[in-house]
Amino acid sequence: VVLNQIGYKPEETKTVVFRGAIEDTKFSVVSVDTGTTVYEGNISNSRYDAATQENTCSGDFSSVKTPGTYKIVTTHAGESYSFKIGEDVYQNVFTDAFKMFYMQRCGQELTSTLAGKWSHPTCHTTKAKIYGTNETIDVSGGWHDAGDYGRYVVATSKAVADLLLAYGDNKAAFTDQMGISESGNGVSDLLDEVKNQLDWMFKMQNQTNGGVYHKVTCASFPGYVMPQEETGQLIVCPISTTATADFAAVMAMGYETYKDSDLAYANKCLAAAKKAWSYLEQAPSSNFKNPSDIETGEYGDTSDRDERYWAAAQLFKATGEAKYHEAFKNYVNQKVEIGFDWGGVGNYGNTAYLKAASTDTATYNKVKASIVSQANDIVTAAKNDSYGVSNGVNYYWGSNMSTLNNALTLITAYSVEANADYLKWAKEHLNYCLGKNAIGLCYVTGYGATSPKNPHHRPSIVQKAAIPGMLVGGPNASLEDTYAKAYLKGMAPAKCYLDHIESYSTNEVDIYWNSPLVATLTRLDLVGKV
Ligand code: G3I
Ligand code: 9MR
Ligand code: ZN
Repeated sequence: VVLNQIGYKPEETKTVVFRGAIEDTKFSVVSVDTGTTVYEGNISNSRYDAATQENTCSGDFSSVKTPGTYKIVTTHAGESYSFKIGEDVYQNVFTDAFKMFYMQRCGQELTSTLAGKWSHPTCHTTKAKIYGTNETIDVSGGWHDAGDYGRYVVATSKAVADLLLAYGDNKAAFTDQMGISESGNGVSDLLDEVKNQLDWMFKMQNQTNGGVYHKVTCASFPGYVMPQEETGQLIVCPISTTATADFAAVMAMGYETYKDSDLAYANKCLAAAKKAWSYLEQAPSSNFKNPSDIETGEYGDTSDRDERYWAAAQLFKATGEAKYHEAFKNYVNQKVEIGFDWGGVGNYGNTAYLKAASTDTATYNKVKASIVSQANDIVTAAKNDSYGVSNGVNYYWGSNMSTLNNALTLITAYSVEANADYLKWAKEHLNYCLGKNAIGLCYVTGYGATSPKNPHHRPSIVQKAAIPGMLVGGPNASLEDTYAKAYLKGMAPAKCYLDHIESYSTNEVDIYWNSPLVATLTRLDLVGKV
């Protein structure tokens, strides 16, 4: 009996899924506080689900709105975990999901006051060697990507973009009291946290030509150690056009975000963005591949067209200049990869263009039509899925991100076409990540009745306790680590998940998996503005 384990706001749609064969035809909603049954509903909608290879039924209890703690009870099929109904049910998970970025900070001490048992001294501050040269540069700072301590421009860009779009839609959600080192300084903690990342990104730009280095890591992944114990030579990998274009896009967003509060900083962002664009104007595509002696995250790509598309859109939005508009329009007429993924970023470009001051209605309408048609496909897929998500049978590495990225597409579509279905199904995608799924797990550490205890996250492994508020990658049917191969063979796609520290292909955490979680919570107005 599965549902969103964290709970629901009073006015939301509330559905429960019953897995497997079921004799019951009715379910009850029981108040855990008083023991009384507050609602009885019908179990219906029997169906087979290819992603889970199970039969399911469902029930609706949206009419239960009184704040409190409840559980779903059946005569034969057992009962659900308890969950809450209330206005503030998402507040704590949101705060910790946001604080994850602070906990990933590199190059600075995390104090025990703020970081508890995961505190650590400064890490990764030695100068990094530029690959293939003897030159060393300072690239300290930024966020560790994931369960490893690499810092990757392409990966970071998705995370920053999600956070800035979230802030743009719902500033009130990000207070100055979210428990980071700048809290209480009179500035939104979101602006402080993202600035920390942009400051690192500046260092990744080659000051002579404007190109942006792809990543900085050691040659291979470390053992299970705290960050300050990874002391091998840091290596900066060569400039890539994907990193450079992502950088240009994100810096243009930075300009718009900071221009009201800190014009000097905003201008620095814009200058860096323009310089990166100048590099792109003369650089052929250089899709990054790991050199043979570097084993860390590759973040390669098959095309940089969507990254250039995004950069053009953001620079046009930030400046209104014709040259960026022309570049963007050129790409609109070609096939550009859609998505809010680290590798397929076209929808960030679409989002920017839809908000830009463009008088070119033909181009605007093309972009709008793309987003709306994607949203309609997502709704169709969600209606065909027992859990209301749109992955179909495709569960790849980081499937929880893909699920939430589709929620972001629906939210974006709603901003140009106010179809209430878009928001309703976006919320179901979030409900899935919070427990309404075939594993019966809330995929955010420390939240819900049952959640991952053993994420592939080095500080959590070393301290034998998972930092709360981290979204794990989730089911991955491609079985891409030894443990997944050993334990998940033959499993249904949506059930290829292991709560084991060694299962990095299903149970790692990542900044760009938490960022769509933060963005979905805020952009659906589940926290902050009410
Ligand atoms: O998109 C294809 C799909 O079309 C294909 O049919 C399917 C078949 O397996 O694969 C899909 O591609 C997958 C791709 O992610 C996109 O989802 C690949 O199998 C999969 O190997 C690839 O995984 C990436 C993984 O690194 C390995 O390269 C993840 O996206 C990416 O998030 C992950 O990133 C790592 C960094 O390298 C290191 N730091 C941690 C981070 C998170 O685990
Ligand atoms: O810890 C690494 C994780 O961050 C990566 O996502 C993953 C895939 O690139 O690799 C992990 O490192 C493993 C390595 O690839 C193989 N040996 C075991 C490592 C885990 O300790
Ligand atoms: Zn570090």
